[in-house]
Amino acid sequence: MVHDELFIRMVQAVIDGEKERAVELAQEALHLEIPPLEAINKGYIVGIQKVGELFEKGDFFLPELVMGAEAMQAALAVLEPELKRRHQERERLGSAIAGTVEGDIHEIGKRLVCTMLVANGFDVLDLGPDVAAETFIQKVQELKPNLLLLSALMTTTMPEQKSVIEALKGVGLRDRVKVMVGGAAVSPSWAEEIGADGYAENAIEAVEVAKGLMETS
Ligand code: B12
Repeated sequence: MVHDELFIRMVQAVIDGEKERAVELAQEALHLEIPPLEAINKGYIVGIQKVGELFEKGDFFLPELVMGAEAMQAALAVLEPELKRRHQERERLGSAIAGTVEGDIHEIGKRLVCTMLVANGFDVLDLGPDVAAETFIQKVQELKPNLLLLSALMTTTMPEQKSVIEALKGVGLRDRVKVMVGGAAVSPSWAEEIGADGYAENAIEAVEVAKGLMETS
């Protein structure tokens, strides 16, 4: 009950774009020993989704979107170390390179996926947002990871996921790495259409899919 009230305040802090309040609430959650993933899922993600809806309806403009995202990122920065600590498994499961595709600067969800993979035993290199296909190719060539994770949040940038897969084929690397795709607009049918090896709707599922792909590689 007390926790529910805290989650509601987290949602509101993101909607209001109140960075400091979002951070304080994250600290309070840790103090109350609320699992960090529960705080993220029931509080901050609900908040940022509401911000997205308000933006779509035209009730919020870009500054409010940015402030909401900043509040969320600040809270995640508080929760991520504890998230990693709690889930830490000793066994090393594999390696991954991740990034948001070119032209797309959304990175909150991708970061969360990376954090959960690291927490579950993967070595992850996060190339950040707005990553060109050539950069992905170069890093795959150089580091030979087991997995390549491509995030895209916009319908306009989803085709870039396909471009990266095509570029991998072009340089003969497609069979050397398993490609996972995700992001709010991405669907299992899109993943299949572009020839990705895996899709996940959220960070928890991403870990399961990644583990499954390691078994088949
Ligand atoms: C926060 C946000 C921003 C922030 C991003 C800050 C940052 N550093 O990331 C800022 C303010 C910068 C921003 C900018 C813009 N945004 Co914006 N943004 C959002 C918002 C509200 C939330 C995204 C988010 O962080 N969600 C929370 C995370 C946890 O969820 P997630 O990203 O979906 O990730 C989860 C899953 O998808 C999955 N996942 C994600 N990636 C991957 C990858 C793999 C491999 C796997 C397996 C899984 C996976 O796991 C994650 C964790 O559970 C969305 C609305 C929405 N509901 O998605 C709009 C939204 C994505 N934005 C939108 C738009 C239009 C823009 C702008 C063009 C606005 C503008 N006019 O300038 C710019 C884009 C500029 C650019 N070139 O990229 C639209 C896109 C519309 C479309 N369908 O194409 C949306 C949908 C809003 C809307 N409803 O209109 N945005």
